[in-house]
Amino acid sequence: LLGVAAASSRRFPDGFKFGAATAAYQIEGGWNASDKGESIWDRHVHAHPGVVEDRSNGDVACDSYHHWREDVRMVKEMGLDFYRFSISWPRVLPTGFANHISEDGSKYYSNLIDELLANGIEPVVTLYHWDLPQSLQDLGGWANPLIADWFADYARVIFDLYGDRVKTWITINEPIIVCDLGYNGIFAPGINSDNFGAYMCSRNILLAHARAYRLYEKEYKPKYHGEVSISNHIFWFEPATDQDMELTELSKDISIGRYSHPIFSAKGGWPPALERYIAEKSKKEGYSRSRLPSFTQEEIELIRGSYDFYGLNHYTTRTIRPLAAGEAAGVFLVQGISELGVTCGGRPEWPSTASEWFLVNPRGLRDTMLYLKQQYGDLRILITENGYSDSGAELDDEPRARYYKDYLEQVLLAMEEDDVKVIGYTAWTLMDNFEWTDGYQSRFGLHAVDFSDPLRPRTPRRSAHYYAAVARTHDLDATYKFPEEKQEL
Ligand code: PNW
Repeated sequence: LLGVAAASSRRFPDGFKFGAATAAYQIEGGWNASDKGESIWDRHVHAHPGVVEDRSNGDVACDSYHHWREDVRMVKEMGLDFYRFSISWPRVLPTGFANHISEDGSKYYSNLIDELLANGIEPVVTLYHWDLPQSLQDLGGWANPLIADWFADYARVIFDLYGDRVKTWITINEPIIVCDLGYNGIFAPGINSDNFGAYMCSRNILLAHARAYRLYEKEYKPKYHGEVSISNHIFWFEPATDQDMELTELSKDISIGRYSHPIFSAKGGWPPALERYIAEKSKKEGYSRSRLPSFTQEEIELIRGSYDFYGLNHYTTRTIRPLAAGEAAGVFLVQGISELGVTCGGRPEWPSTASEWFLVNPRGLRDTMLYLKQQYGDLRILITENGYSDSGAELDDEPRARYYKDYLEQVLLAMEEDDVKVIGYTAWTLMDNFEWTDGYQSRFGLHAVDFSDPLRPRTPRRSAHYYAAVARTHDLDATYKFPEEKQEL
């Protein structure tokens, strides 16, 4: 325990909520069921099977399109307070536009929500977890400023359908991954535009988020009293050496601040240092204007304050150092920072996982939340994702259970020592699923899924038993049974 602080109280307060998360494309399957429209992930994996490591796709995945009752049962059996899932935009709106609402698509989510509520589980619903209608991509997708209108229209349909029953909404999951991986060639739509498209996307996606937020605030909040925010993915960054402090701060501006400062800061707009940096760099590159498009004052005001809490997805910490001559920044690690001529490393004491980008450093979660508090004030934080990847071979996944315990301890420390207001915690993920370009090679599930069986049976791992015990007792040191003997972590 050298140098590692232990939380003095090992209990989460009474009102603290525990949940688990999934996303539509990663679990549902039913990619062309009924009148569902094609999404950019359907197109990406069908047209370019080689982008996925094991050449798999989400056509069937966990087949939650048929097995959603089992999903609810798993959440119930763990005793969780909420289930975070996402809605597939093209399943509800097959044309992408709000001119036609799919009856089967809208019924699917209505049934799921009803089943959750009947079991005393709160639905936490993400509007967009990366499966844009292909029809809208054909018109430019997130690079087209009109997407803010299309997203607001979609949000209205969803708020009308489910607003009476859903009280917590996430507009966009991880805009940095949507824009920076989507527009640098890796994730759908697989467009490589050298830090040009990514910034058009950044701007438009922030406006889309804000439009949905304002719509809810004005027309739905008065009657439904729900809350709305966005989930940001945060890599925590540390300087590799003392010489790398300045680059590390700029790296935080480009990867954290770009999607947080416009919404959560008192001033709004892009982080000033970032705006200056990209404007100067664009000029040197011969562009007549900054590649990072500016906001009007009116847009700054629309976006500023468009939140009811901070939605935080966090997994890992990386070190920042300058690129060596001729070295390329690892593409999964870019998170916008390739622009700065830097790349990510790690430290020997941070264990690796099954995901290339992911090293384990529990303390990073506490540091991240303290940083958010220092930058943006005393926000209420809902941790909307945190979890661990392995090869999936073991039901006795001790390292995953350990990961949850160590990261949850840092949540307690943040609350007790730094007085950070954390309102809840979400495990990623309820069950093994389609892990994007890793396919089924890396697994994050509390439950194992047998993808060779057409019924896709789900089995709890040790980590599920541990997490369920914590959720039930609010005690970090909760004991639990696995598989039939009493064990302690
Ligand atoms: C998040 N990276 O994705 C997503 O919200 C989930 O859909 C996903 O399954 C989970 O984290 C685990 O990966 C990420 O390359 C995808 O840095 C890629 C990266 C980070 C997060």
